[in-house]
Amino acid sequence: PVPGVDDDPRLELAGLELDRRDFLKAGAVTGAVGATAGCLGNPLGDDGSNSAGATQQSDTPDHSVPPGEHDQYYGFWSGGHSGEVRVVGVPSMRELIRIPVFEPDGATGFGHDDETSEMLAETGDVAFGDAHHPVLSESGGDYDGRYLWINDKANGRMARIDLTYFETDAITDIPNVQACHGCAVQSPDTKYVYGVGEFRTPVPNDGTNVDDTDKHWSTFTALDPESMEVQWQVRVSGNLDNADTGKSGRWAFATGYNKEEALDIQGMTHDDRDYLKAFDVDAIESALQAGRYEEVNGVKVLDGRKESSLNSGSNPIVRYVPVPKSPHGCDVTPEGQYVTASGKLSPTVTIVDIDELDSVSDPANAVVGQPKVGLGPLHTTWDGRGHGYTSVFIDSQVVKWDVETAVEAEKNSTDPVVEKIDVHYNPGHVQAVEGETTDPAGDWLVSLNKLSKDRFLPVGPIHPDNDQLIHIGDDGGGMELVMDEPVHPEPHDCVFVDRAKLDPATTWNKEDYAGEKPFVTAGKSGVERTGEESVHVKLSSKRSEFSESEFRVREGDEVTLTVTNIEGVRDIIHGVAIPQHGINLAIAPQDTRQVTFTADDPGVYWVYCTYFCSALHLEMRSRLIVEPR
Ligand code: CUK
Ligand code: CUA
Repeated sequence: PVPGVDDDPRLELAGLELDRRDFLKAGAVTGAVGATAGCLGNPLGDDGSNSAGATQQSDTPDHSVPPGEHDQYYGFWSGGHSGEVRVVGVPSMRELIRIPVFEPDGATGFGHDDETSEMLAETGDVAFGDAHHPVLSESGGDYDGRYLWINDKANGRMARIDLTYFETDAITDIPNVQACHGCAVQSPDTKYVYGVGEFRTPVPNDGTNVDDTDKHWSTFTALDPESMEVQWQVRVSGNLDNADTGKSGRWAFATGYNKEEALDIQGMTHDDRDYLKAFDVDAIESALQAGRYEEVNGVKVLDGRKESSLNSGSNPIVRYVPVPKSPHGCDVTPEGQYVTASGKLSPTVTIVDIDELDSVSDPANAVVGQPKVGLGPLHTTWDGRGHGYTSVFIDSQVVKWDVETAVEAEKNSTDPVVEKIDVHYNPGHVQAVEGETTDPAGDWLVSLNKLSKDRFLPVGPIHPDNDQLIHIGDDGGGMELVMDEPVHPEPHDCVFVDRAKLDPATTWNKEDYAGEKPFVTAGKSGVERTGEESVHVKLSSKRSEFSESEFRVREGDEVTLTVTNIEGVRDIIHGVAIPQHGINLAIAPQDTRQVTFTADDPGVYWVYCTYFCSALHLEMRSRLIVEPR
């Protein structure tokens, strides 16, 4: 048991020992729970009751999108330990496509051709990734539709998706970081992309200092958005968690837990405070220029604990703002005045006035509000009309509160909570449409619920998550739940962008090819022997044939196979599969893909197209003939 947590009678209120029905009755008194209510993140009872299910009203706002029409917004969902990003149309919630990022994917051929398989191999060669936080590139505080970045918590990586082609085009394996969790871009213009190193490890982690935990760090990393190279790192005490940035370009923020720097949960939850860390980018750049860094594994690492407000330096690079225990969500209000830390173990959201960080010597004075929202607050989003919406994990609610009232409440004790809506069940992130920009759209919100329990047909013991679409566009009418959407485990977060801000390609432009690849036309295809044991095979594809009906290689040859899809019209994709060789390419119109393999086994292998491209798709074939040596 965790002292002060597992033996806390208030745990019952947190639903850990009650079923949901009892818990809802108990919920009426949650307002009486003090600021240190114990509420570890365990699910509620499992009776599966939805007796409190929000009922849909008759004037439900229409979220349906008729056949043939388009959604207003693109939503980009992280796929958690599926290692991917999913693109969802909002408000219909139709899943449009999946973009593989950290794991190979048969459907798109990602991780099967030379470039993408090398990208995965060179950045860890691990079987999976854990993608939590998708963030979009910005210009002038608004989405510019160029890139999306996402973290890999499992392997300390950051990846970039090119939003012209909706494809992962870069992955960086971040030195000195084991678990890259939070992810943010420097607003208003994407000068840096931040990856937040969560786990504390020795730096470098090479077998030295395994027991000397004073030499373990968590590390905040800034990457260049274009080159994806690490620009600098700041190591700090405690564990880091989630991140967001201010709107003026100067500040980046990260919540942090385990100020105790303990190695187990008892120790990690011992004190009653943790820190929100405010990284002063201007001060960091000055410190770099002044040479106050150490180079570790090729990266300039600054000491954010030494140069922090804890040590009363005159120009600290990190301000440590004390907040209640184990804060999780870190969210900046649209106009950029406040940053909030949602307090997992406290029923409150802590509001920090960003301007006050500049003027105060004690960062604690920058705390200007602490609205009480319910048990287990995790993440907060914004509607652009002065409201925050916080997901409350234990209470299974999304709670709408008024930001200015919450700040005023410090003086006059008005309740800033406007409305609560039940969700099903146990929400992680909440996101309102364009809630991370300076100008949120304020019409829809999605609650990404971790548990679905009884909401769908039972499908065995691993349930889908449940994303719930909530209409928030009418402050008078209140929040309204309009649909449940089962989702494959496990999205954490999502981000929305109006469709007018993206301009995806319909065919490839060969100027944009990564690497050196020939554009193969029918007249230039064929087999070219490049060495005693190597050949280069070039093919082009169009409906419904490959340019060569067969290609011969010799046993043991290293075969480089280059295939161009010469179609000029959109949506005509051709695949290339070779049985018993693990070869699987998917080639969009005007694209070229290349794969290298060894032809070890003499024989005849039918090469076929995997995408159903025409009435004669089944006849679209070639033959790989491997002649014995
Ligand atoms: S974390 Cu998952 S629910 Cu990785 Cu943003 Cu809070
Ligand atoms: Cu080309 Cu099927």
